Amino acid sequence: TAPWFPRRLSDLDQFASRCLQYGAELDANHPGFSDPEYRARRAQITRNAALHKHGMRLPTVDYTEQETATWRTAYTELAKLRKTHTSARYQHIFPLLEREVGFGPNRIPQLQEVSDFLRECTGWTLRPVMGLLSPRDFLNGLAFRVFHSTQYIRHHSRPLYTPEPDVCHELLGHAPMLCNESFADLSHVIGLASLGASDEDIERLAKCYWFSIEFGLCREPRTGEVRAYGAGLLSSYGELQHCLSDAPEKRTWDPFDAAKQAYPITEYQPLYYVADSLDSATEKLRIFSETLERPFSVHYNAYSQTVHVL
Ligand code: H2B
Ligand code: FE
Repeated sequence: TAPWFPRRLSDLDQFASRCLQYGAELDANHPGFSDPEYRARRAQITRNAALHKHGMRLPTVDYTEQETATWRTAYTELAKLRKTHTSARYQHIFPLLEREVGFGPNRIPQLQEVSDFLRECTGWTLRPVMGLLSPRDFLNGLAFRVFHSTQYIRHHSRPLYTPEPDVCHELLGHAPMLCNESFADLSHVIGLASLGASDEDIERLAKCYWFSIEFGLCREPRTGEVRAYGAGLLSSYGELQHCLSDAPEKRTWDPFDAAKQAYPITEYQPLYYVADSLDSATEKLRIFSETLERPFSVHYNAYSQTVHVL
């Protein structure tokens, strides 16, 4: 009676038709809501994501000058905080992305080229997605070292703000960290724990995901200084500054506590968890995930990229 879950990469094809929010329609408070041109553009980009199947090349988007200008603003503003606010892991990988993938202010990278680079670093790949997936589907993807990425960009009226994932968030927030082995494993552990999990456990894991992968802080290996490694911070010029200020509460990373912690989604977080290291964060998550009740265990075969149920 465990919920259905994917066993192989091609099973992820089923997620496309179950996209939750913003897929083609926008909420009334979205900056692009009353811009018909923006909405048409979104519909065009998400259509290709909906048609994507495992094994196909990821869709290429011919970004407009206006879209590139939005990227440029987000990119150059975030670059100003990189040295002082972001984890050394992030700072280590960024020049490689600039050199090997052509990251830079003047061009939005294509998902395919970022996915190819990621595969070489840690075996992760990207898949295009129309918008938000359910927590279960999204976390299940992580079990296959697949990260579902949006491909459209935020509205040009608010280049430093988006109420939802967009290509800036995926490529400036998530992709660089997924090049790091420790972070890649942290994400994988959450994904594997989510396969066939109860609804209650999905909720716990989604909270752990939120407080680590999206909004996690971490101590620097040598100096012990606190820096951001969560993608929601790395891709937000405003919150990246807020998270290191004295305003929010900081707690030591503890998945047992984070799994119960409610959070706001439309404002800066009032609470962040600080990990001693990415490896210890992963270890704590592994211990937590072993306490979740599941009437079977799963084994991931990295060669075939399939999941076996034991
Ligand atoms: N879907 C997509 N497309 N991107 C995300 O970052 C995302 C998602 N996050 N669905 C999930 C939900 C997250 O908020 C957790 C697992 O609930
Ligand atoms: Fe995200």
